Amino acid sequence: MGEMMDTKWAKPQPVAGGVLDDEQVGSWRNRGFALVEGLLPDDLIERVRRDAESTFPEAGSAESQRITDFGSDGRLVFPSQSAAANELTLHPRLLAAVARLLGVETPELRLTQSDLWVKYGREGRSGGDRDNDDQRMHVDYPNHTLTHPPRWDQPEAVEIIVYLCDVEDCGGATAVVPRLGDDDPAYQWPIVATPGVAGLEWMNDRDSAEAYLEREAPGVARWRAEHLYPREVHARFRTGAVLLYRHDTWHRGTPLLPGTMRAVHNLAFRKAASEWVSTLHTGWAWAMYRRSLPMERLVARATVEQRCVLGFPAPGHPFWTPETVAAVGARYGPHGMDIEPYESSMR
Ligand SMILES: O=C(O)CCC(=O)C(=O)O
Ligand SMILES: [Fe+2]
Repeated sequence: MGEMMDTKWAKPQPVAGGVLDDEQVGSWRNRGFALVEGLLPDDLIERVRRDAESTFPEAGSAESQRITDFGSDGRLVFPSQSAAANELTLHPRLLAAVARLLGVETPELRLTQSDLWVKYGREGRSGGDRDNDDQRMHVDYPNHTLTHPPRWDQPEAVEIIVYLCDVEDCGGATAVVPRLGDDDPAYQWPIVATPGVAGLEWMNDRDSAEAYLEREAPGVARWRAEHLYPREVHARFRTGAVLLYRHDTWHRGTPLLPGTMRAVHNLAFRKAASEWVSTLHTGWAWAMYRRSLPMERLVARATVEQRCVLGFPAPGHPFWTPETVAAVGARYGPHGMDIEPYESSMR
């Protein structure tokens, strides 16, 4: 209870007209995160939420109580059977927000993650040191990039959590440590004082991870206890709220209320040039040939910018020649693709 009363909360900031304002962009660039609401249309959020509920085990069910980690078993990885989740993934307002944060144009973005995750509130930590209920403080870069994030003022990726329920109903706030400028002790380089990096074993559960660090790297454990956990701020999300954060932002998931389910859509985008940031799923073309060809139609009907985000060559790219324009047009024309932007870019 004492801990609950001490909790510091971040409130979602309204996005007017679907466009991030300077303060929200500044919050992401300086503090490492922005929590907003109204970025995505309510009806789209509602459709994604319904698809999540019909795809995964019900809250409180026996099956749900055996799920101690995230992930959707690939069920709602992009491109999925949920048209709504696919639409959210490439929503023009979301892409524009990410482009603004990274200071590039939308065609310079690449999708690297889109997966809908469910987390279940349980009594106890049956998942052992890999249990996801009460996570250790961490940064996400180790399993998103082959390198290490670049300098703070040159970010190359944006991570996103779209919440599909209310923290009041399910608990499970994401906790983040706001960065307080270049001298912030929590954000000194390199970022290695965390399980899974620099020889430390990976663990998810907070108690297990901190006990392990206390044994193996007591200096790291003390530093985390002093500079990270006491400074965490909890996202007071409502359905449709969006947390924009970074591969180098300290954060963690906190316990859900037992018997509840929290669905969130996780996304990440990188700058086109940052090839060392991995795409976490199978290549998008591998989804072609599904019955009734939904991916073929998705590509054909996407905007030129949305296609770029999937790695499709932009108009003006040397890929486009009279021959390739004709061939790609032959492939997708029957699905309704307008090849004209690529054709006219050659002139
Ligand atoms: O579930 C959350 O709120 C955060 C999850 C997270 O940080 C992770 O799994 O890397
Ligand atoms: Fe994380």
